[in-house]
Amino acid sequence: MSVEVERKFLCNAGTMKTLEEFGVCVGQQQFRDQYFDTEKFELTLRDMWLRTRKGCWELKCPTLTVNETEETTGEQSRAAALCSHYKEITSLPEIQQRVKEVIKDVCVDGETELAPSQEDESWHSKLNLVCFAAFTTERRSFTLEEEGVRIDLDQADFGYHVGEIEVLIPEGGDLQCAQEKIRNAAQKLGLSEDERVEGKMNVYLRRYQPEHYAKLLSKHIL
Ligand code: V4E
Repeated sequence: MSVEVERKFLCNAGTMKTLEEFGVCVGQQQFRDQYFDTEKFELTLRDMWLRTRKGCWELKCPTLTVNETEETTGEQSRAAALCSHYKEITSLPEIQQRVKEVIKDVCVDGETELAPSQEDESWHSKLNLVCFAAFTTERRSFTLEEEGVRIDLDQADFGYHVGEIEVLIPEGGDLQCAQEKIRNAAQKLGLSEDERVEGKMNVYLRRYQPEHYAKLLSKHIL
């Protein structure tokens, strides 16, 4: 299981020029994401993001990493504040187990039997999970080899463009080192030190699901 450490940014002509000069383009793809939650938003209110992408289930959830309590300089903590980090789970049995743990109360006697087969497409309906967001993304990906980061430039079909600098680390891996790599890459791209940029989901929910958005905002999830 890996942890994705990332910083979002807005890409302008200057950033693009630097990326074309120093980055290596590693591919281009299109995918459709569908995000699921209960009617009461029991997953997202815990900052858990369940989706299907290219026919596979994925769950992003918060993680505590070992060096979060380590001493940091002001500069390091400012850079860290611009980054987020989430555990990425792609094993369907594990996703089902975690989701069931959260929404036990909607299951009969605390137990809803799910078929062990990964082909059981109806498992999410049995847990009363419904799709609350769906959008298609065109993505171009680059690497900055010297900094050891990957950069994705996303264009969502609802008209929002956003970039992300990301580093994958193993669970319990060196978060500070990943944040440092992201900070170096951000400097190379000429990004401002104090700009926290919205992800696709923020913009999508604010536009199309304002009640859900307001709830997440009030609980400081977004
Ligand atoms: C974790 C999360 C959400 C799930 C989608 O995560 P995101 O990184 O935005 O997905 P995507 O498609 O851009 O990248 P990929 O998964 O392919 O690497 S939706 C909201 N969150 C929480 C969150 C947050 N609190 N702050 C920021 C800046 N981003 C996401």
